[in-house]
Amino acid sequence: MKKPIPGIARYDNPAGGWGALRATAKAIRTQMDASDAAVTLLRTNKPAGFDCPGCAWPDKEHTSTFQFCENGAKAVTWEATKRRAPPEFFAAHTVTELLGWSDFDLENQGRLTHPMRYDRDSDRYLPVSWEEAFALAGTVLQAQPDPDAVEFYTSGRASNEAAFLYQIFAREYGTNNFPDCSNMCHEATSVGLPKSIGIGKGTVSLEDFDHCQMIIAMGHNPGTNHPRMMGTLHEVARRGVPIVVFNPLRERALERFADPQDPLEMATLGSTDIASSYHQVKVGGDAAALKGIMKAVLEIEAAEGGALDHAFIAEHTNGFEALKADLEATGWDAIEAASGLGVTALRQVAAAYVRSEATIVTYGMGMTQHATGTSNVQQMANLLLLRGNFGKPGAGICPLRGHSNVQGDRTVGITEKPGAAMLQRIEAAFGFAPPAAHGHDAVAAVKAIVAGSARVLISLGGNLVVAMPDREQTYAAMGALDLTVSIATKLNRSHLLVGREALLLPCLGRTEVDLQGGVAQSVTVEDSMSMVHASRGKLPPASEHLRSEPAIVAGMAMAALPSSRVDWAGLIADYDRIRDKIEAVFPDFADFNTRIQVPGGFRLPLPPTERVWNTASGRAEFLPFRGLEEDPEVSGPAVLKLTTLRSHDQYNTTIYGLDDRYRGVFGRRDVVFVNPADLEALGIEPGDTVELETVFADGRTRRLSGFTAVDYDIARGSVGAYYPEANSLVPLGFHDPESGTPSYKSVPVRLRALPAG
Ligand SMILES: Nc1nc2c(c(=O)[nH]1)N[C@H]1C(S)=C(S)[C@@H](COP(=O)(O)OP(=O)(O)OC[C@H]3O[C@@H](n4cnc5c(=O)[nH]c(N)nc54)[C@H](O)[C@@H]3O)O[C@H]1N2
Ligand SMILES: Nc1nc2c(c(=O)[nH]1)N[C@H]1C(S)=C(S)[C@@H](COP(=O)(O)OP(=O)(O)OC[C@H]3O[C@@H](n4cnc5c(=O)[nH]c(N)nc54)[C@H](O)[C@@H]3O)O[C@H]1N2
Ligand SMILES: [Mo]
Repeated sequence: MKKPIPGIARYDNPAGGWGALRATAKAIRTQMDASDAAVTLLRTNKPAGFDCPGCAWPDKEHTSTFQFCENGAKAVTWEATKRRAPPEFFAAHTVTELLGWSDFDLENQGRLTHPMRYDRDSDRYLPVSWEEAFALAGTVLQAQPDPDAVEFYTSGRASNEAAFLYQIFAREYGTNNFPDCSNMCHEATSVGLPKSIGIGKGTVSLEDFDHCQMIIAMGHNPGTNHPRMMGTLHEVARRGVPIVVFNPLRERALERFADPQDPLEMATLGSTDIASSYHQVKVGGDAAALKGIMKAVLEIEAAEGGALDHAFIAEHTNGFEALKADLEATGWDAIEAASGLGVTALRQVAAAYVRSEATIVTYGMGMTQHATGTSNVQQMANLLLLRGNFGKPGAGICPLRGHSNVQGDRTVGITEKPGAAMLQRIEAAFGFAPPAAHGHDAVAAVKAIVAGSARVLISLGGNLVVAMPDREQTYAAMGALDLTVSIATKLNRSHLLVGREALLLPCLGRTEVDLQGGVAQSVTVEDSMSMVHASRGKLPPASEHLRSEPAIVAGMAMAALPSSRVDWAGLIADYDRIRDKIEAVFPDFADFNTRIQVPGGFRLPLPPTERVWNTASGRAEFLPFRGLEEDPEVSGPAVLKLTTLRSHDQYNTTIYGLDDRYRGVFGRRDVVFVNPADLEALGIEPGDTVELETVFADGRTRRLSGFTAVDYDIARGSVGAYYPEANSLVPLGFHDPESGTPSYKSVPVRLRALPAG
């Protein structure tokens, strides 16, 4: 008999169901210590008014779905907790002491209540007035000889209004340094899709899911990360539509799901099978799998015809012959070896694909966070183009965005590579000439911090240093900065990595009433399907000292830019004025203030849905896969590919709790998931204490010790561990060369048993 491993137990139920309702109730009452107002709000199933900070999946009816969405409820109650981290908390603990706390304990102190300034003598954060805080930021920023020594980081929870003002501030200050969470997330989409189809966004709407005849779901875990998508997948599966899943791990929600909104399933303890077939592709093997499917589509075309949409290919695309030649030159042996999947299975997927007249490909971080991320994304577009799956109902590409407004932040100008048209319109709208030279993305910003050339880091939300690769190296470099400014709701490790001066500025969250001059303001966000809608907080602010993100950005800008051409005070007095400026800079927002009055908002234009291609050639492009030159040492038999994952109880670097229910992990996160055959080959027993070491030739040793090996249903040659704990194994220099996306999901590692201790 197998020896039991502490905290590891099989989870045999479907995802969702009563388990999800119980977990929701527990999260609201105990885990998050939610305020009474938040509980009342979650119980009313009325239009909630504010956009759920949980994920970027759109709402079908614009009513609150929190009651039934476990992780949406956690995201709301995390913000609407009763817990507080007031000045007394900071007086009781030095920054050095807090650095020794876990990420979980830091955020678990609750909401920040006062603006704070770091005091080096006492090694503590002390309260400061907003005016003094802005004056300090202004003085340090004005003293910088080079604006490009300042990094303006954005995390994707910021509203369109906050992000727009932030980029105007940075550009008037003189830099395009915009490291952004999307650089770690869907940058491969933002860079890859414009070259394929002319826009870096998804092309489907929620309605397309009512008409699709097939879904291919690659590298995403919706039961945890996009829970509202489960309702959609559940409906589609019940229509009998094939849902073909590619994922190295068996994720329970993609296998079986009981919809808490389905009274019959709840009453009978029934569930619905989600995946019609489940392909446990090797970590990093998806492009090979896609090439195999496309190769098999061409085989069907040669044998019986009808597999390709010839008219579409002729009228709308370029590069078909080159793609075909590349697929013919790639042998099945190579495809099987790289994907870990058999030719028969891939041919079956191709056969189903050619039967479908409307296919959607959905995907997440399992596709983008690789050194080949951009090219991976383009292979999904290639597959869709072969059968004209753009610009018709029920078809298209569907990247699952991360943060609830990460897509919107990019739309309103958070980009380190600004286009000429946007710069001209900024100049026309505001009367200053913004810089054109390209700035830093997240990898470049962290490299500049490590090299000492960056002098100031301003963060509009997020936890940059913890979220990025090679974090220990950055931890050490942060202290040399002249200033760190963190605009945040809760305390995290990045705030404790203080520069010579440090400010911690507490802001209102999405759920809270934002009053300016006594008038409640609304902000806007853009979801994964390019729908822009208003969001208005309902709850009283966590502290009377909080300011809104737009107000904090404006406060800093006024202090740093005494002769600014921007009417900062006027803009934040009425957010309609910010939206008028957004419209002036981005014509797609025409009639912005009128159109957000409509419940549900409006959709930004998506030319591929009209079969219009804004590429250089004016056509959609087939782009053959660009593989990596693999170092033979890295592909050797003892080297495994590590993928880093989110548990069911976390939001990125925010750890809500230590369980990962659907994967059968309870009360711990220090585990590595390994295929039983790989464990046997390495002479490791399930439950053994192990060490992971990265195989990467840059002279640095990266090791993580004391983890427990868990035998798991994961593809052979692939191992999994939790993010952010495993980030010390990811090399900063190991990223997609085209998009800069770190290769968080294919790190070559060696695994060895440590003596039990
Ligand atoms: N509750 C909750 N919601 C969230 C978040 C959260 O942390 N918690 N984060 C938000 C953010 S910012 C983002 S970006 C999204 C992330 O949402 P996801 O993209 O779902 O996030 P990950 O947990 O990183 O997992 C990706 C999935 O890819 C699989 N995978 C790993 N490697 C590979 C591979 O090589 N190939 C394939 N085909 N699959 C692979 C993993 O097994 C896992 O099922 O969710 C957003 N929503
Ligand atoms: N190994 C590995 N690393 C990864 C990933 C991975 O899959 N594997 N995923 C990557 C991805 S997809 C992403 S998006 C990044 C995430 O990187 P970030 O976006 O930088 O990180 P978060 O953990 O989402 O940020 C959490 C913090 O945001 C602040 N916050 C929360 N709400 C608000 C708000 O309303 N306003 C403000 N101002 N602050 C707020 C709180 O202080 C909280 O501590 O991590 C990346 N890192
Ligand atoms: Mo993300």
